[in-house]
Amino acid sequence: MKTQVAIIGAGPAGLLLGHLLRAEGLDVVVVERASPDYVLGRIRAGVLERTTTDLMDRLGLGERMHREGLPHDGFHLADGERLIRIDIGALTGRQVVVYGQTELTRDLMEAAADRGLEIVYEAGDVALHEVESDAPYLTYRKGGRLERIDAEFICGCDGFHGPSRRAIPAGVATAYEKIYPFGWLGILADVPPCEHELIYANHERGFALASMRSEQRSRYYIQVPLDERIEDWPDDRLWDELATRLGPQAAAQIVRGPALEKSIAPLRSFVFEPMRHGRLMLAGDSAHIVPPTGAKGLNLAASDVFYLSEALTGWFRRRDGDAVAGYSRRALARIWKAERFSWQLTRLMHRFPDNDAFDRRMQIAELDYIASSEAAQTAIAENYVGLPL
Ligand code: RFL
Ligand code: PHB
Repeated sequence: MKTQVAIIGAGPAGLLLGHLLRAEGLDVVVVERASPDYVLGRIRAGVLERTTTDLMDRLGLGERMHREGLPHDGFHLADGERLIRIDIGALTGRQVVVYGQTELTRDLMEAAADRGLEIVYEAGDVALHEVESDAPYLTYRKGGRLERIDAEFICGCDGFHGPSRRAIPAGVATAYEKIYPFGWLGILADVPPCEHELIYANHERGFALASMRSEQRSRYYIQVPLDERIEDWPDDRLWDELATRLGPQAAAQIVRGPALEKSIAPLRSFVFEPMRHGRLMLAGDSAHIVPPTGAKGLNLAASDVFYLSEALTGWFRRRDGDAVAGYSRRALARIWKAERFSWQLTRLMHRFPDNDAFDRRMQIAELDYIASSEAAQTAIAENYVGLPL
């Protein structure tokens, strides 16, 4: 098979990119290792920046997102005693929308056939070839057969563990990485949220987050050591811990219910640069990871593919090689700022095993400063709502 752009991975990055390129009339094929149900079963991000919702609107796919998503004008930081509200609406004039990654992915998947976006699911052994040449191709196995797709460009949207980044030889790129000594244990339950806005809590026992998917479905997280076992967290223990860490005001409003899903995710900061090698372009988690504290991962995937769609459109319309060459620098300028924000918020809100009493006082002082300073709140708000493209 021949196409203009072959995309590896049908997560948010791959699907959004596929739709953006199809909207420009380009030929695109997406190959995905998993089945559609598996992709939709991953419970991940919940908060969409305006940049992301604007992209969905531009594609004409934002209708359900606006109908079912919850627009939020603010969120809270909790310091064990009080809630500090960051009024992102008043401070930035913008909002975020709470709409699960699962739902966004479903909207993109369901619109694919109508828009002529071909997605090959359950493609095994995807491998990249000749990415340094003008005629790259990829191969995969499906139904016992080895298939080949020739393309002008290959886009690696295959997440942190996919093969694309590994196809770039060591020596031509640099990886920057920070691994945190804890993870997030998440629970999803069909109960009303304890607060109508998110609460990020710094508690002596560790971080906690109260989030949601809808007015009837809650998503909560607690910080746990990396070697923690899910079996040691029966629902009651987790609800008790959440009530303690989120503080008395939230605890009084928590409605408990059985877990629909429970999982532990490690935290990592990672940037791989440059994000292009020859005719291979990386986008989303395949090139960078942020700890989830700033709610930036999915939103960065969206801004990457916005830049990438412009670069590829420039190439196919005008043979503009500069746009392709400039993609990585343009995307990384935004990525590094989101890395900084996510790292800083993670440092502010979590308990680190090697923190001493002084470090703890610094966190409390910083939260106290934020509570009293509109300038500090504005800096947080403009990052949370998403820096301009
Ligand atoms: P994905 O979503 O990992 O999709 C990659 C796709 O590539 C496929 N794939 C392959 N396909 C073919 N061949 C192979 N060999 C392949 N290997 C992999 C995979 O099956 C998959 O379908 O990456 P993408 O598209 O770059 O999207 C990134 C986002 O998923 C990620 O950044 C966010 O989920 C991060 N994140 C959050 N981001 C936000 O913006 N806001 C949030 O509130 C937020 N909360 C979170 C999060 C991530 C979390 N976890 C579990 C990591 C909360 C959590 C707990
Ligand atoms: C979520 O709802 O899953 C969520 C919300 C905000 C974050 C991270 C995750 O910062």
